[in-house]
Amino acid sequence: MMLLHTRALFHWITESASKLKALFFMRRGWLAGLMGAFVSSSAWADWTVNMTEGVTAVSRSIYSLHMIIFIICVVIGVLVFGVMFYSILVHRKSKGAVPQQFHESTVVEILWTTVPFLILVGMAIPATKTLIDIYNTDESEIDIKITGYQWKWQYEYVGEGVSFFSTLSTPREQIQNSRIKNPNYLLEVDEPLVLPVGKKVRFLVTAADVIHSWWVPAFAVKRDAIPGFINEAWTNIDRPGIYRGQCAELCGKDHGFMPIVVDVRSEEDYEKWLVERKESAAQERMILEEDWPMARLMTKGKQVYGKVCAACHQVNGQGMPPIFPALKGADVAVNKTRVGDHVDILMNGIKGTAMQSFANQLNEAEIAAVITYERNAWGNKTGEMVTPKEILEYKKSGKYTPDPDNKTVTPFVNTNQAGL
Ligand code: HEC
Ligand SMILES: [Cu+2]
Repeated sequence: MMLLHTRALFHWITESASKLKALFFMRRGWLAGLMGAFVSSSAWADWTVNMTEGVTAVSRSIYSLHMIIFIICVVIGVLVFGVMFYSILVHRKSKGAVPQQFHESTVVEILWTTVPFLILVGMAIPATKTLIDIYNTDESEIDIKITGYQWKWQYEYVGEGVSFFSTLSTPREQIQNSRIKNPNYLLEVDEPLVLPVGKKVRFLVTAADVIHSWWVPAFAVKRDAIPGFINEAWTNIDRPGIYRGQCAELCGKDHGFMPIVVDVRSEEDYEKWLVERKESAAQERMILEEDWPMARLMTKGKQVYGKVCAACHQVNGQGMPPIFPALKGADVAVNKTRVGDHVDILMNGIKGTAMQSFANQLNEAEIAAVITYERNAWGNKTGEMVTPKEILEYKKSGKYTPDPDNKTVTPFVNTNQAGL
């Protein structure tokens, strides 16, 4: 929202500047020019510097609170400056004004204590009402657990068995300025949070690594996501639509690359979506039982790597040393005796570093695929593969045991050199 306002303001300034320039260079009809510049200006239509009202009862009461207090401030400002300028002008020395000499006027002291006090109490009453409303998460109909990660959001529909990650979908080329940017540049994700209209939704907000903050201005929801804590917030949205927000707590290198998109649908459409989502979760579980030959693991692994790992280790596997190590040529990824270590790193993360555990973020097939990919991409050529079944076993036993069916692997021949 802030961005929109800044943009509108910028637009207005540039437009006004060009109109002024036009005026200066106009020899004849300058009055007509002046009138034209100010009357027919479409720029006035964009003149929105105020807060937006948003689409929830809470956002509207915050908006009216903001307006009430704004008006109070304007009235006080006009009164105080009015009296001041009036006195300066009318009672100026050159007109022979003589200052009054008085000290410790009880009336004045009582007035300047009680009047501000009453004004403050008058402002605190509606503000407290709104605050209490903001924190009242009782009687929610839907619970969503939101977890912030470096740098993505996880949404879990509590009790529904549906959970997914939402990551930035703006292509890297646009970020690097080598392609024209989308209208929703950096405010778009692969999978938005889907919510129904007219239901009280409770958010349980937490984080898995550092502090993030989940912020959607149109809902007036902004809550810190802190590791080890669960903060609550709620919303009840009036109107279907796509609403966008951002992480609002500086959380590291890609802080500006973890946007929030909420797709608000009619209740019917939401239910339909939820059923579909549950079915695809069941299908995903079946996929684990299927056969996963090398080529399939590599294709899947490349996808997962690009989406999840490349932000730190880079698409070409070279990382950004010394903080984000290269995986290309890394001992753990090329040494045939260290498959177990490699699986450990993915499953448990590396304590105290940005390398987090992926055991709950990725399913078994995705973990197996990304490990296989790392061991066979960018010139790492071990020819080994790790299968979803092995990861499933790891989850049960807590350690890597090679599947005997999986040991007669012929070295992987990459027929798509350019692509890998
Ligand atoms: C948020 C940044 C980040 C993301 C995302 C990330 N890593 Fe890491 N990774 C690190 C850091 C930092 C280290 C080094 C930790 C240390 O200091 O030991 C590391 C280390 C590793 C290592 C060990 C390297 C070695 O030489 O010991 C492997 C293997 C690895 N990551 C694989 C992955 C894979 C696969 C993914 C995607 C599923 C991934 N990482 C995602 C930050 C990240
Ligand atoms: Cu963040």
